[in-house]
Amino acid sequence: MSTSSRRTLIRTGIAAAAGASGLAVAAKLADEYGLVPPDNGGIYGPGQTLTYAAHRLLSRNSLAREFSRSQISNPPYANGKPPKLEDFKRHQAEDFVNWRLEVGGLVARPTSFSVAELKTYPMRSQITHLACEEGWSYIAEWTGVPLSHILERVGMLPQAKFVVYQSIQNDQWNSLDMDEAMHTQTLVTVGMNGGEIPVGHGGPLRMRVPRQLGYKSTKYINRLIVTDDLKTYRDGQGAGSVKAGYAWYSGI
Ligand SMILES: Nc1nc2c(c(=O)[nH]1)N[C@H]1C(S)=C(S)[C@@H](COP(=O)(O)O)O[C@H]1N2
Ligand SMILES: [Mo]
Repeated sequence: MSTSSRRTLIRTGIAAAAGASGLAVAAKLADEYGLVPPDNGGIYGPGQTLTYAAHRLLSRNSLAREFSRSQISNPPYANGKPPKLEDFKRHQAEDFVNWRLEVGGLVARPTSFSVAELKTYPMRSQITHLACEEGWSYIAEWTGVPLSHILERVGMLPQAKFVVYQSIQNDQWNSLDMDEAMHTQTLVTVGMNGGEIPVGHGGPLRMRVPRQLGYKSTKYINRLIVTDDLKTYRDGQGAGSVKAGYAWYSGI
């Protein structure tokens, strides 16, 4: 069977199950196809699974909307403040020359990159909307290296299923499935609106995931871990924000 007819079959099956016998049955079916998000056992349950499964089956390669330069929002729109951590202040005082992005886990060549090195790799710029679930939002231009490029450089192993990203703030970590990690618009950003990323917006390195809500775009990232199983990483829910009430998958 071709991939597309197989997908149609899975999709129809999940939709039929949801209609006929409720979300729980649809969720069970989604599980058979590896379409269950890591926080499904928590407060989101089968509804969250159905959203995730439907997005992955229907719009796996969809693009987040991109805007023109004239639509870039005027500052100030700073939401966060730079971390108060001593470690962060020291890096900032050094102009981030010693900031590293460590990449490990299921990769052939664990590597650590400086910001300057990342800037020598192929870059992409895109003007996208960043929406906070709390109503805050703005349009900005982001420049960075596609996460897919970094993963190719370190030789991601075939059994990889997720990419975890950790920031200098211990509780600020998140993860993506491979569809999102390899998507052309998912960037490890080094620039914003034509300059450096201001520290309030995540400089020197920020993950930008424009197909999901703002909280997936973690600031101050310093580590990527490629894994085949989120259940074994930290609390097993795929993100530090899940226990605070934010769904692991927040596709828009
Ligand atoms: N390290 C870190 N990353 C973070 C956050 C944070 O507090 N710390 N907040 C998240 C949330 S909830 C949102 S909505 C966006 C806000 O991005 P902004 O400050 O550029 O508006 O950053 C996300 N990334
Ligand atoms: Mo947010």
